[in-house]
Amino acid sequence: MSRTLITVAPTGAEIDKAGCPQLPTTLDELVAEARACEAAGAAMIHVHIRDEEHRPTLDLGRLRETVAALRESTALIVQLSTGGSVHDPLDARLAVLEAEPDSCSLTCGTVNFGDDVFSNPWPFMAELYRRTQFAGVVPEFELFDLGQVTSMARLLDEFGPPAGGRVHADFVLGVPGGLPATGPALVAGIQALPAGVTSWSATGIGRGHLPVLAASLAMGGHLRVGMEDNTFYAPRRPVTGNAELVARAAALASTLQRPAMSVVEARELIGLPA
Ligand code: KMH
Ligand code: ZN
Repeated sequence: MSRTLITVAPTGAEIDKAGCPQLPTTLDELVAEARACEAAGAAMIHVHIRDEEHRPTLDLGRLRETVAALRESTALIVQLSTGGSVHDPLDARLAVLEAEPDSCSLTCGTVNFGDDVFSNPWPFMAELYRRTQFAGVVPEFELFDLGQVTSMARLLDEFGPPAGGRVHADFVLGVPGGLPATGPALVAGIQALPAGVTSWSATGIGRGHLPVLAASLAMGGHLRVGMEDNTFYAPRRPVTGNAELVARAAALASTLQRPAMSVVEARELIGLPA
């Protein structure tokens, strides 16, 4: 029976704490949420942090403190976002690796992001990828659009395999400007993946959350859930927190006979040492 990696993305950079008080933005909230999500079936956490005013930040001291706190309180694989917010400079995004996470996100190209642009020019991607190889950080290739699959393949072709030797990609579907959060879009993405990919997950933004989750499970993929991507449990019913999204994903995965994998299994899946 092939098991399912569940990654939780609890915070993100886009949701406003004022409009969503249950969003975990302080370190204490993040750690409590991480523990609850681990108990509910998550094996990896995709982390964005906030400052004292709940605004997105890439402050290195805070990132280091966050990595240490998550490692102390959970066994979760700690993946730091190198995407940050659309306003973060590229050098600050590269510096995220200095916080020594297990894994980091690596978005494979520039994409319109609503009214903004999420900038990921080739030289930046290449430099970030080289740094992950040098630092032994396992990248998760984030794919918002089909052309990004091509750029991911180019990274692998030009620079060789990632740290750990496995290749894990994650489709983020439903950002206005990227692929829509639908089953057919996910199929198109999977069909475009280069041969070296060893695992992939998917997440759907907003109302695309459940369709993408179901499509991914049905096609042998893994899952990302969390308030970075979706703050509603059902129409007009906001989530109470991230753990209920993880719990529902774990229950659906079990129903489809693809139960949530342990952290030990997840580490092996993405190429981290035991
Ligand atoms: N916040 C988005 C602009 C990532 O974490 O690597 C980028 C993002 C992707 O969330
Ligand atoms: Zn993110």
